[in-house]
Amino acid sequence: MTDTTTLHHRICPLCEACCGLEIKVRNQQVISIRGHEADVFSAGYICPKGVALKDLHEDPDRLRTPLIKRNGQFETATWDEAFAEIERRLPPVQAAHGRNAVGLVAGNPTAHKIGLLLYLPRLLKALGTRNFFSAATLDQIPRHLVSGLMYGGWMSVPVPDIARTQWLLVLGANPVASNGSMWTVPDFRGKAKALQARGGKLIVIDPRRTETAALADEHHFIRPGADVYLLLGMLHHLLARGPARLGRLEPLVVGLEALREAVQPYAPAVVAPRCGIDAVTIERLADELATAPAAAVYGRIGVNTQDYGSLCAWLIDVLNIVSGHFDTPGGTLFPKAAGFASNTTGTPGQGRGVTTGRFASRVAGAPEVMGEIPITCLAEEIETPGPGQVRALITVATNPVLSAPNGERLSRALQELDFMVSLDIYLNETSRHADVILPGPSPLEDLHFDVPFPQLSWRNHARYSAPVFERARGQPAEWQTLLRLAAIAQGQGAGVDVQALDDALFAEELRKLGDAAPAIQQATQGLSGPARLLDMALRTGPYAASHGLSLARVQAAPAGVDLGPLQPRLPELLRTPDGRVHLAPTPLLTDLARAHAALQAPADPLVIIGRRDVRSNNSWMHNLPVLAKGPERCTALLHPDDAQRLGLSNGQIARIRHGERSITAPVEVSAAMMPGVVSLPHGWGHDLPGSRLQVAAERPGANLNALFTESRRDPLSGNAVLSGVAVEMEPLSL
Ligand SMILES: Nc1nc2c(c(=O)[nH]1)N[C@H]1C(S)=C(S)[C@@H](COP(=O)(O)OP(=O)(O)OC[C@H]3O[C@@H](n4cnc5c(=O)[nH]c(N)nc54)[C@H](O)[C@@H]3O)O[C@H]1N2
Ligand SMILES: Nc1nc2c(c(=O)[nH]1)N[C@H]1C(S)=C(S)[C@@H](COP(=O)(O)OP(=O)(O)OC[C@H]3O[C@@H](n4cnc5c(=O)[nH]c(N)nc54)[C@H](O)[C@@H]3O)O[C@H]1N2
Ligand code: SF4
Ligand SMILES: [Mo]
Repeated sequence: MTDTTTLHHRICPLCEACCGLEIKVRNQQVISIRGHEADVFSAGYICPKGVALKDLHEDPDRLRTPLIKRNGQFETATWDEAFAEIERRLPPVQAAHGRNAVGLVAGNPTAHKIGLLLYLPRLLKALGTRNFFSAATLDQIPRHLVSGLMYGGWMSVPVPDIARTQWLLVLGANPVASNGSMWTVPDFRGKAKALQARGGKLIVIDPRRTETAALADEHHFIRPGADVYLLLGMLHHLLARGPARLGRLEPLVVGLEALREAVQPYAPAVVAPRCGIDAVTIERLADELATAPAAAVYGRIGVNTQDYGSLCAWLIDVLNIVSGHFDTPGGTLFPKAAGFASNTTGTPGQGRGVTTGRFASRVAGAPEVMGEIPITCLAEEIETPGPGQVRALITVATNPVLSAPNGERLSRALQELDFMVSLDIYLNETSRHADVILPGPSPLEDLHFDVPFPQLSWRNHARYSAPVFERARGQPAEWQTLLRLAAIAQGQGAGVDVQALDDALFAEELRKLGDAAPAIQQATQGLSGPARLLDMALRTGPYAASHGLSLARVQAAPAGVDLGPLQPRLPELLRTPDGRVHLAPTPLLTDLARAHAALQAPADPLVIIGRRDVRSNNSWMHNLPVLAKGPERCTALLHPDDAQRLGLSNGQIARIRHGERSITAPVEVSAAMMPGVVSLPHGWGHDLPGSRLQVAAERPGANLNALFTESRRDPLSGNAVLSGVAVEMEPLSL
């Protein structure tokens, strides 16, 4: 190593695995990125996207200055010019049309940036709008809803104790490619192999034989959208074979009788044809779950983004509970994060629970969940005149033109806005509609501490990364940008003293601490922004006393602080008003009627599902050369029998149609597909005019979401249905 080479430790902000990386820098250049072997949590694991952080940092298309659109053309602007333009145009919309006239949309990277995550609520509050939308309603909101209804906290999410389990059932997730979701589990493959090596078993339920299924001891195809019936069938069998094994949880659980009654119609033999899995297998899976010494059921995107997203999330937890593996080592456990977790604050064991539907979306009447309106309502809220119509929009790290159903309509709607601001690092399919784009710094110029993911992690830990590079001159941190926007929205003007504003907000937080406030105020002197909030969170968090956690303590541990294996947390974690686990919440019981009505529904000849590739990340990493190279990734996987029936062959371009709308994609004939199911990844379609994504535009791919209909949602959670939609396919030449 030469004198000028420096070594940096940085948590990867790109996906939920949160890998610790080791980054070598020479002369202000990244010369290598590897997994950090000593990292207490990820132990050296890395995927190709982690390596691509170099390409992201260096990408010439990544925006380094604000852009202002003048006469339809984007022009480079200074930060002061950009904020002045926002101050000129945003407040008049609020003044003329009211607070709900400004909408706010947040996307996936918001969850990976402490500055965005902690300061977005401040912007939302300053705007005072009900029109808040996020990628959660394309993703995991059913999971939050179920956690809220059952345990009283949106973020109280049980995860498999993979280090100790002996039997793991995975539905609708492919962690070998996605690296895990609502479950932070770097190196899933290594952990699954260790499970198998100790005599355990991995079972995958997926309409595609995925990379995870290939690793599994057992894989079963399932008809897309039929998981609810499989789970009901397993539950029926479990409850029929003997009393529920609640063990220590017995006095904590309510609703068992209602549940028993609700599952009556779903004997394995009844649900089997709908699932495409025979009754003997359904019964065996339930028996194995009940008799395994330690077992866990886990489901993700494939079971959340379908017609019965909330029912699936619920039934998965119910299976874990009644089989006796819940909140026990080797089963599913609730992580305990070092800071920011609402299930570690307030009164242990009791709380206010959650409420939904406090208001509804104006046009469709979709109920608010977690303060959010379904993002699939955004276009109609912009298009439909009347009081509360969205006339101006702020987007934060989101690309709904590609990531949400029917982006073509959304694009048209965005074009109609009076004013739009995008906080984004690219001029892409969504931000091209903005009047002002405000870029964030490169991830390597930002400090990092994961806020949500330690609440979802396979092991408790606290890790912090300092910025690798200083921010470029004049480039604000994203929390500062959000505060300036908040100031504009509140009428304080763009010239506001951001530091004074942050101090005032911090003083508000301190007041909530009561007697502890003076000590925290003293300890956090000299800090500001997210670092100060983080220090406060760690110093008042559940490991403050036991581990002496503070920002300084975590900073002093470049490999992170290990906080031990997951532990049972019931009843302490509960925040329901009665301090109980609710096995059969009324909204879910009621929604069963919808599933029941479709129990006999015949199979569509062909339905489409999504997929993820390890070298891609939703819609926004296709511009990085190291990931973009190699074989075409946006292909339509189709079973050989379907290919033959439809006159399609390998490599041929097919038209895929749903109703009036269609896309074209090359066919990849694959026996890994369930017959009657076609698989296409999402996040592609980079051929729209006005974007600045040179590499991505070379191989734009097809936009899966162009096929989907906004109004098809899980009615309870508002989540979009992105799987199991009927399509037709034909050779393009026809
Ligand atoms: N059909 C189908 N559709 C899906 C899914 C699916 O499985 N199938 N998955 C859904 C899921 S799970 C999700 S999470 C959503 C994601 O939906 P979105 O969040 O809307 O989309 P992303 O593709 O993640 O886009 C992230 C945006 O953030 C920008 N960005 C990246 N880093 C930063 C940063 O540091 N700061 C700022 N300000 N901006 C940044 C990128 O340029 C991009 O515009 O997509 C959903 N859409
Ligand atoms: N490489 C990479 N990693 C990512 C992302 C990415 O885009 N690329 N995105 C990140 C994000 S935002 C998220 S939310 C996570 C998601 O993480 P995962 O949930 O693991 O996502 P997928 O890999 O899409 O796996 C979903 C699986 O569900 C299956 N499936 C589809 N329909 C059904 C169904 O009806 N029933 C069942 N049982 N299975 C079904 C699909 O075939 C697919 O294998 O990944 C994150 N990590
Ligand atoms: S799996 Fe890859 S993208 Fe995800 S955190 Fe790790 S290195 Fe980053
Ligand atoms: Mo996601």
